[in-house]
Amino acid sequence: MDVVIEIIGTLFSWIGKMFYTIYIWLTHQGIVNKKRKKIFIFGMPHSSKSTIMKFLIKYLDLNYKTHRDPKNNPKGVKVIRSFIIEENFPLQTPKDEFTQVHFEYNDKDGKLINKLYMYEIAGEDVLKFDPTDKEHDNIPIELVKFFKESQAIMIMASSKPEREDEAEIIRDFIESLLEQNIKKPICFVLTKYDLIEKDYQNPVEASKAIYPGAIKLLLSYNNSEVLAFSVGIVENEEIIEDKSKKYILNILKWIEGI
Ligand SMILES: Nc1nc2c(ncn2[C@@H]2O[C@H](COP(=O)(O)OP(=O)(O)OP(=O)(O)O)[C@@H](O)[C@H]2O)c(=O)[nH]1
Ligand SMILES: [Mg+2]
Repeated sequence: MDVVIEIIGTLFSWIGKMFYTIYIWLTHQGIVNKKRKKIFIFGMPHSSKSTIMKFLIKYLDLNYKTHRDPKNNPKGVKVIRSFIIEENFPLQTPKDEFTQVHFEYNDKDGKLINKLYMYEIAGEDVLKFDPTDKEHDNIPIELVKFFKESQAIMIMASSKPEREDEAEIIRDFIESLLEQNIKKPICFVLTKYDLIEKDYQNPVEASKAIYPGAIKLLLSYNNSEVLAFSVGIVENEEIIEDKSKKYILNILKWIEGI
């Protein structure tokens, strides 16, 4: 009898895994949940991950009818609320606190345009996805699941890297993605562009100079994009003039195309 139960259990677990794999495949093909966009964000500490999310949410909140889902996602709503309220840069994201932020934006008739899913996550935790990290195999299950289910990947890379190995870590992360043959769109965002803008013709040229290995790999992969982001003019950690809109619009355009 026990053997029969065990066989049935195994069978159901296989069927479950099979349906899950099919579901993930259909999602990646855009056949189901075309308007549900899960985006996995990779970026070193202080690479502007939270800042971009904040400016994206603020832009959508101002220009569309949005839903934040307080019933199912109170933690995410709290993050969104703080993004909206804060006048300046968001607070540094605490380690080991991963908050899934999801929000819908709709047209003026209330018709869904997209529902975005992202993680507000500290760079220290993102770094666990670096295959050479010693904690690599201890990545929380929910994050691994989110990574697998994500349709696209955004890589935030600072124009002024703080650590000398940042460019190499990002390069190796991209190589590990290509090695896994993930086939997902990858968007490389050169952040804090205001700090170097005067020295380069455009973000691609700047990215090639600061992240040569990463960009070489991305240019050999046809589903990639290189964009820039800046909040605008910053003085003493304060945003003096918000010039983020044109960068957010480019990011949004990429998101809508994935
Ligand atoms: N000049 C300039 N500074 C920026 C910009 N965006 C972010 N910063 C600075 O970079 C700091 C870090 O930005 P965050 O958005 O918190 O970076 P993060 O990637 O979320 O960092 P962790 O949560 O610690 O991983 C901010 O506090 C600002 O001082 C920008 O567009 N221009
Ligand atoms: Mg952060």
